[in-house]
Amino acid sequence: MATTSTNPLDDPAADPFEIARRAAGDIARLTGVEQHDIALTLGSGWGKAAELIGETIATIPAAEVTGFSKPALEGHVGTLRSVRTPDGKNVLVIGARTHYYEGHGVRRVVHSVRTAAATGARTMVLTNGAGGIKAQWTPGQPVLISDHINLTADSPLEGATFVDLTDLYSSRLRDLARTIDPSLDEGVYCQFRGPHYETPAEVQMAKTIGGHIVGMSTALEAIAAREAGLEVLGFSLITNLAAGIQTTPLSHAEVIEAGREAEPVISALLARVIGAL
Ligand code: 8IG
Repeated sequence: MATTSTNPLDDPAADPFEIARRAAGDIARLTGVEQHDIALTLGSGWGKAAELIGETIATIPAAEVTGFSKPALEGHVGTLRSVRTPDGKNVLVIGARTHYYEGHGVRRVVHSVRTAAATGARTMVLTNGAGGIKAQWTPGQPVLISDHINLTADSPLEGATFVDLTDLYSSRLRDLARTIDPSLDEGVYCQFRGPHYETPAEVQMAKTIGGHIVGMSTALEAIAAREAGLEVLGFSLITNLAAGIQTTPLSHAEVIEAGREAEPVISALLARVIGAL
């Protein structure tokens, strides 16, 4: 089995955009699909959506694509899929998120997003499982991401690359999602480094500074997506109320279970939204 040291992104002298172009070439060759229109990253609980979006043209192990790493966790599927919607759009379904807490650096975290852009995608749909701060939310509920607070103290941008993040989570695409499900609430996503969950005090801090959702992904990916010119739509599945909001301890098993139960409903929602993009 290849070790992590064989990943070309780990060479500081390498150009991550060049590696993303190579990855896009691998995807075109392995799927037979020259170009993709939409990319979709599936987080915890969202895994079943791919089947409902359309016809799967090809499924490939992410490990066969330049720069991708093997999944670190149960519930994170290490495959890339090319799915064709009924109206003929090609969707690159990314089931292989690299998390910041894996410690391989931010280039690896955002490689799938840069690769999506290199395949021709113009829209990036980012999904995750996360903790909810709004007390009226219930586990299993999907919400739109309206904005984020990046608490990783890191950025995918290198050098003096100044990228505007106004309307990062496209209000146009959020409006479109609400035409499919008018009951969708939205909130500000706080990306913590993890992998520990927050303390109740940290959740109170997140609430005080304007956060509604706590998680360990998505914000860094969204920044890279904007840099690459992609329009971003973000969904969180609230799998648990954040620490201290919910009074019982948080467990990964609980997160997986909430995701499993919500999966059919949120997958159908996501498929309808993708169909409308
Ligand atoms: I699923 O409560 C899931 N992911 N940081 N906090 C953070 N990440 C999460 C949580 C949570 N639930």
